[in-house]
Amino acid sequence: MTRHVLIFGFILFSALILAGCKKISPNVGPPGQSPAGQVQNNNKFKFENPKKSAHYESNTPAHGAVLAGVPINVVIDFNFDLAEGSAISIKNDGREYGIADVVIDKNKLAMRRKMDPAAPDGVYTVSYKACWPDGSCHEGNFQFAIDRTKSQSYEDMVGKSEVIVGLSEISFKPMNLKIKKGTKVVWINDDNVEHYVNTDSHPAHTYYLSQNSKSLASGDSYSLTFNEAGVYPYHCSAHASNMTGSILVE
Ligand SMILES: [Cu+2]
Repeated sequence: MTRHVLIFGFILFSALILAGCKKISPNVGPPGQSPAGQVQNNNKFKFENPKKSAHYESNTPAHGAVLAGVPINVVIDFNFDLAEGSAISIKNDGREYGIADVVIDKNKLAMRRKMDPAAPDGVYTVSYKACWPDGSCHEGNFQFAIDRTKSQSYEDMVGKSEVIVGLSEISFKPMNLKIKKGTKVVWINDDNVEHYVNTDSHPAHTYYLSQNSKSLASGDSYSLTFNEAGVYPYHCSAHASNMTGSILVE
């Protein structure tokens, strides 16, 4: 009798030890780490940590974004009135790709600069100086990348003069599409919940001010004709975290 208890106890003891080992074994090996001060987006590009100035709110393209084409402009949003002296530089490999003057929006909460449409693929560093009505200025920077090979995964609708994007299952269908200049894009809400079409970033919606719809109820539509080549990242402001899309205009 005691022998049986001893054997049973030994088996139980062994089983417990085995279970303990199983719990520990998956943790073997050091956790993956990227070099200090760098954010890794994919294997192709490495981004430094951004530096945000005082009163900074957001920017488009977003820090760490990899775009299928050249952005029409770089826009930086603030929560305070911008003043003269504010500047934006968009550099790759030491060369400036910002063109024309920096423009401060009418509401003074965003500034923008056009970008050279012939800018090559690679990582771009945006350095900015934001100046305020009292004459003081603050500096900041962020990075994004251009990778034209990304456009291969975009729905090719270049041959059409009008295209339809469905808003269904809380997503844009197609999510990413390629069109030619002068194409009209029509968004139709096929869902039973309200959606919006909003240019990035969220909630500033400043990248391309024309691309901002009113609330779209089920069955409602919104349209916009794209006349300038470049990439247009956008989202639905009611589902900003997961309902996103991108239009590449060639
Ligand atoms: Cu939505």
